[in-house]
Amino acid sequence: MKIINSTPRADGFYMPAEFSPHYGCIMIFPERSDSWQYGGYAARRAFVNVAEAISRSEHLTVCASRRQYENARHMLPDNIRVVEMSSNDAWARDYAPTFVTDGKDIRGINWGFNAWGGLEDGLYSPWDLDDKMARKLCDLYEKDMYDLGNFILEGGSIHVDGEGTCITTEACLLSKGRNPMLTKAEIENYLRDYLNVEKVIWLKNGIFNDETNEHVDNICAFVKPSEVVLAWTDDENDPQYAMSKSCYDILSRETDAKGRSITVHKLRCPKPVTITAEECGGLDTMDFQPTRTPGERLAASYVNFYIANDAVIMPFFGDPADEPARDLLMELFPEREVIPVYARDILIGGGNIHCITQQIPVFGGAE
Ligand code: KQY
Repeated sequence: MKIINSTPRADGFYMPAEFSPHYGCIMIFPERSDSWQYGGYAARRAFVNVAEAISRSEHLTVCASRRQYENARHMLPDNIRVVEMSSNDAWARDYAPTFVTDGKDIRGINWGFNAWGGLEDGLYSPWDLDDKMARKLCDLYEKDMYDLGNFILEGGSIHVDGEGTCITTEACLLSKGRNPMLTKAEIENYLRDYLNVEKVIWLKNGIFNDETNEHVDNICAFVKPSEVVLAWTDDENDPQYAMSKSCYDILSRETDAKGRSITVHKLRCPKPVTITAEECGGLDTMDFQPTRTPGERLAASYVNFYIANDAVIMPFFGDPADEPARDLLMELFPEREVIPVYARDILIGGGNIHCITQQIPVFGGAE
């Protein structure tokens, strides 16, 4: 593996859309007891359900700590590769490499990672093990890497259509805890050069109370070129309404990199999901402080799904909106099976299925 000192744009590499063919996927086994209630037992079961569903249609590698290696190997089916790799938590979307392709081979991008805001408003410290994962994974897959460690970005804060368009949120990318010394134009230039896109669509917001400073992957996702799903509520008294409406208005008047207008499918959220006192009681403290408080609203959204080769793995919350959300995704992905996974135990950690997965595009010579 070597570090490449140019940019994907200069080399003819670009980030393909998630709905393009994959070689496989990367996940990380959950463990930390201030993120995952009751020592992570229920979260591990939910991760295993997601992993099992993904592994039906593509290669999957799950990284596990030395403490969890044996348990992961025992809980995961044999067709899933388990490798021992240290991390601070389990958000593969955010710190596994973002892969780019030239149509023949793939390369990884290592963005800087500071736990969603560093000392400004980050979610834990230290984060050094997470920050090293992209490089370790490029080594593991024997893929060269663009090292952009001085630019803070998480994979969950970008979505691309693979045809020149990126969607992101201002709330996240312009937040004080990431790259405060850069202007919006400078940040956009990094996206253009490293994702190799021509157009960046800036939404203002994401999901209400999303502790990542409102990652785009919880509010909006491409389902095909020029078509997105947008997390939605019809309840005008819900603080989510104005946030989703702002996104809707921006997307409705925007065009993509190829000049096409964008079709927006409203994917209605579940009723507000809040954490219970019992769930909070199962979370260890961090720096002597509770990580969640009873009644706190969690950032529940059906948009946080993963598109595998033959399936879409989506979160269910035990809400009446579960089935209508599945019906819409089945309509939008007629070639794929839509597989629901009960995901409350992932949501309690602060993200969902998309946040715990990172796709690897197909590359020449891969089987
Ligand atoms: O949603 C994500 N991409 C990560 C959320 C991290 C939450 C840490 N508690």
